[in-house]
Amino acid sequence: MASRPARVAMLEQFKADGVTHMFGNPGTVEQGFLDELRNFPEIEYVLALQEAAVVGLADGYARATRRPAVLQLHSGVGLGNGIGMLYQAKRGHAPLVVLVGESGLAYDAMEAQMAADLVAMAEPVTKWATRVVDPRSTLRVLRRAFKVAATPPYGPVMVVLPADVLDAETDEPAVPTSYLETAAVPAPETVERAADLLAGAERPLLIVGDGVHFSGAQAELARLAEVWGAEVWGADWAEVNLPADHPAYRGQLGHMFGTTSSRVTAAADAVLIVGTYALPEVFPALDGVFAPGAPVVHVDLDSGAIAKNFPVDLGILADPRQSLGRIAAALDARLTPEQHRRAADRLRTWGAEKAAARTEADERDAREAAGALTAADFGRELAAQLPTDAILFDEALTCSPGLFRHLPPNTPGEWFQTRGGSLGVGIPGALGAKLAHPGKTVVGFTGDGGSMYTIQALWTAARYDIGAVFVICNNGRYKLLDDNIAQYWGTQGIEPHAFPELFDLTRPEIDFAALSRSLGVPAVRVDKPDQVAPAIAEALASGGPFLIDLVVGR
Ligand SMILES: Cc1ncc(C[n+]2csc(CCOP(=O)(O)OP(=O)(O)O)c2C)c(N)n1
Ligand SMILES: [Mg+2]
Repeated sequence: MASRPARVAMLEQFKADGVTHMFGNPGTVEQGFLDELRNFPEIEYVLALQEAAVVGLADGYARATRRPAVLQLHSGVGLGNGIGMLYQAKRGHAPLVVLVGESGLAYDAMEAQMAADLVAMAEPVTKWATRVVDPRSTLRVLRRAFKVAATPPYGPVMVVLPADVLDAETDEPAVPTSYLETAAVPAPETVERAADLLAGAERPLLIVGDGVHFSGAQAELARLAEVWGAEVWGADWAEVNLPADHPAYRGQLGHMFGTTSSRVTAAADAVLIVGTYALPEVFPALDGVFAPGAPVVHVDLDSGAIAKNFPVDLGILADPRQSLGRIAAALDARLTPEQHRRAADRLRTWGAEKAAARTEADERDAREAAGALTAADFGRELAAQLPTDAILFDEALTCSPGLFRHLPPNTPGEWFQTRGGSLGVGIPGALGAKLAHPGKTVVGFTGDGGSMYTIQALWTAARYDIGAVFVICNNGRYKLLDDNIAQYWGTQGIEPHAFPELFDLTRPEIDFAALSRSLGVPAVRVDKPDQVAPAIAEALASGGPFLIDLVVGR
C-alpha cells in the first residue's frame, strides 16, 4: 500500500467503512484532517455550534441508522462540553466513534494550552478511550474503535488523534472494519432450564429494555408475553421493544424511585429480564425488589448487565431474538391447558383495562377542552395530520404521556426517546434521525428547559436545510423537577408547599419563535387551541426545518 499521511489514510478508512457524515465542531489541532475532507466529497461534515449538539446529532443519526456514527470534538475543551451528551449516548448504547484532536506527541511534556489527559476525561463516558501514538497503527486503532462501538453492548468509543501523528506517513491499507455476528443461540438444555424455572408462574413478569430492539426481537417478545401471559414492563426502554398498544405492555418502571418499581417487580412470582439491567432508577431499591423464591432468569448479549445488582437463577448470554422464541416454544409445550387459559384471560383483562384507561383519558380531555391548551390536544391533531411512517423523537418529558397517548409508539425505528437523563437531545437527535431518513417526516419534541441546552442545533438545521419539525413543549417550568420534589416531600414527611422559584422559566419569558428565526428556522407560537391545526399543517408543508413553540398547561 502506498504511503500517505495518516490524516489522509484516516479518511480513506472512513470511506472504506461507508461513512457519509462527520458531525463536529472544529479547532486548530484538527485542521490537518478537516482540510483533507475537501478531497473526500462522499463524507459531509455537519457543523454544529456547541459540542452537546454535535454529540446529540451523532446520537440521533446512529440510533436511526443502527450503524456507527463519526463525530469530531476539539481537544479537552470540546470534549468537556460534549461529556454530558456522551453520557446519555453511553447509557443508551449509541455506537459513536468520537475523534478528538490534540497538538501532538512532541508536546506531551509541555502541558501547553488546551492539553489535557483526554483519555482519562473520556473514560467514564465511553466503552473504550484510546490514543493513536504511532502513525502505522492509525487505521488499526480506528477499525478497532468501529468494531468496539458496534459490539453489544453498543456504545461510544473515543480516539485521540495527535496532529503530529496524523501528519506522519502510514502505509496501512484502508479495508472495511470486521464486525461480529452476535446472533448467539442458547443451548437447548439452557432453554429447557429457563422454561422449567418459569413455567409454574401465575403472576409472570417480563422486564424489558432496548436490547430487544437492538436484536430485532419484538415479534419473539410478543409471542413469549402471549404464551406466558406475562406483563411487560420497560426498564431502560427508549425504543419500540413491544408495540405500546400490545395488551401485555403495561408501562415503564420508575425512572426515579426504586420503591415505585418494586410494587410491580415484587408482585411477580417469576421474572424474565431481557435486554436491560435491573434496575436503572436514580434512587434504586437496594433490596426487596423480587419476591422471595420468585425465580429470576436474564437473557442478554451484555454480560455485564446480567446479575449486575441482584442474583439470578439463570443468566443466559445469548441474543434475545434467538432466545425468546425458543423459550416461548418450550413454555408453550409445558403449560397445561388450564395454564394456557389463565394466560389468555390475563391478556384479555389487560387489553380491557387499557381500553378503559384510554376512554377515561379521552373523556377527561373533553372535560378540560375549554381550559389551557394541553399536550394531548396537540398530540391528537398531530396524529390526524402525520404520515403513518413518521419518525418521532421524544424529549417531551412531562408532556410525553399526553402527546403519545395519541401517537402510540408501535413501530420499531419510528420512535426514539431520550435516554440516560442528559437534557438537550431532542432537537439535535431529531436532526440526526432526519439525516438518516431524509425521505421521512421527522418531528422532535423537547421542553422549554431541555431545548435550551442545545438550541444552537437549530442553526445546523438551517445551514444544511435539514427539514425536521421541532416542537417545544413550553410549560414555563422545569416541570419534572416539580413532580419529583413533590414525591421527595412524601418520602421525607415534608408538608407540601410552593414549588421552588428556581424551577420557573418565565422570568424573563423566552421567545422561542424569535430565537428560532434568529438561527434561521421559521417558527410559530401556538397558545390557543384553534392555532394547533394550522400550525401543524404549515410545519408539515414547509419542507424545511420548522419550529412550533407550543405553550401548554398555563
Ligand atoms: C444536562 C442536564 N441538566 C439538568 C438536568 C436536571 N433536570 C431534569 S428534568 C429537568 C427539567 C426539564 O424541563 P423541561 O425540558 O422544560 O421539561 P418539563 O419538565 O417541563 O416537562 C432538569 C433541569 C438534567 N437532567 N440534565
Ligand atoms: Mg418545561
